[in-house]
Amino acid sequence: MQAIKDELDRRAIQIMRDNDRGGYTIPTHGLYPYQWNWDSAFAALGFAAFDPARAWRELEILFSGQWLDGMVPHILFHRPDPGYFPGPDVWQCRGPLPSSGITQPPVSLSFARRLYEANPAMGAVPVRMLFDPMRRWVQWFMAWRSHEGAICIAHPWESGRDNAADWDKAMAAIDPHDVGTYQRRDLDHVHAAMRPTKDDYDRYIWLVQRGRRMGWHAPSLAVDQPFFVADPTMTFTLMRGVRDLIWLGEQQGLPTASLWNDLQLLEKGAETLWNPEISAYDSRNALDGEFSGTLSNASFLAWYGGIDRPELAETLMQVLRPLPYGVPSLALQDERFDPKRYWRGPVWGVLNMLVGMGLEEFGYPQGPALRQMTGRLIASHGFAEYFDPRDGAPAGGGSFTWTAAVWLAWAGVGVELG
Ligand code: 2M8
Repeated sequence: MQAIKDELDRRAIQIMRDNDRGGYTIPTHGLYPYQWNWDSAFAALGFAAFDPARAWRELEILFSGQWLDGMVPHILFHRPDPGYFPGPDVWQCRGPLPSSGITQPPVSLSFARRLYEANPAMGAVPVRMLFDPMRRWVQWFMAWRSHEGAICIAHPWESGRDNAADWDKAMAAIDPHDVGTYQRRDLDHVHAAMRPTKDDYDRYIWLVQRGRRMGWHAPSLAVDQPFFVADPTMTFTLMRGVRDLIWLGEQQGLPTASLWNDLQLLEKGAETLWNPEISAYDSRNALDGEFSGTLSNASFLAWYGGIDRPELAETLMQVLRPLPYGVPSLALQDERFDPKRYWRGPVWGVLNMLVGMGLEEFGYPQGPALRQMTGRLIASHGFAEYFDPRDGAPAGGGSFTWTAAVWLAWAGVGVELG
């Protein structure tokens, strides 16, 4: 068994090294050739298992793309690559590096704490350097993405769960008739049945065009938002991030007062996302107050955010019962469930890890169980972008950084194979 585990560790490290572009890591060759925000945070955790200095470098480079207003972009386009659309020419942003104009879940705040805890002596300097940029990113979220304390997305790509059923109704309100023609590149790499539809893409690009017209100026973008949905992913990852940033600040004697206020507001906001009809946390359209009625893997991030809710554990058990490999991005019972199309059914190592970590911290047996399921999934089906939740069949891109990182940082630690 140990030999199998060693071989998987070796392969995971090799994937991380192959996707390393010198200080930052791409998610996978071909499909995603740039630095993505939350992918990089997971990459940092993966590197921490074998090269802690390189782990901090990943986060430093991520924050070198931070905008003056505090936002940390969801993609940094370090070097041009015609294989991805929409690239820097479409976004036309004016940050310190070519970038997209939207953000992604701030898991990097929490992963910085994990890096620090593993090696406080090495972490002191980077924490002192990153603390203020991280605090400014939190302030940006609270200023431009908060609705009654819950954190919203202004583009489906911000959530990281890009194509989730959660956004269907809110997206239907956008009329993209004037979007014009464009050439998608994702379909050169992955089968169309696994990717978003043209209807979705028209709206994604339409929202990018709106941002570009407004010069990505946050106050202008906030007026008459066409899409603004409160998201459990954003709300719980920021809540956890703020807690961990407070902890880091206290370790290093840095100012944390404003973060305590943010945390209080986020805790109130999270409760506005509890949907009694599905007995779980749900996304909610901030423009009309409607819940989306979607049981996704983000519905179970509350523990990761620091909130225990026993009824949620019952809902989780029902969702997990028919499935061998963890929390699907959409419950099997949902009529929109699609096992291969990304974020509409498949299982992701990264979401299993966040949900599992939270459950482990609160002492639920489902936490270690999720870790084992994820370990066995990766051991038997490889380091794919995501997996069919019914049989584990790999899907999307291959040799994926965050799946390798999840193995090294969590799923492969203590896994029982065989
Ligand atoms: C996917 O998103 C990108 C756009 O950001 C895409 O489909 O082109 C999502 O799974 C997202 O969460 C992830 O960060 C990104 C890179 O892995 O791919």
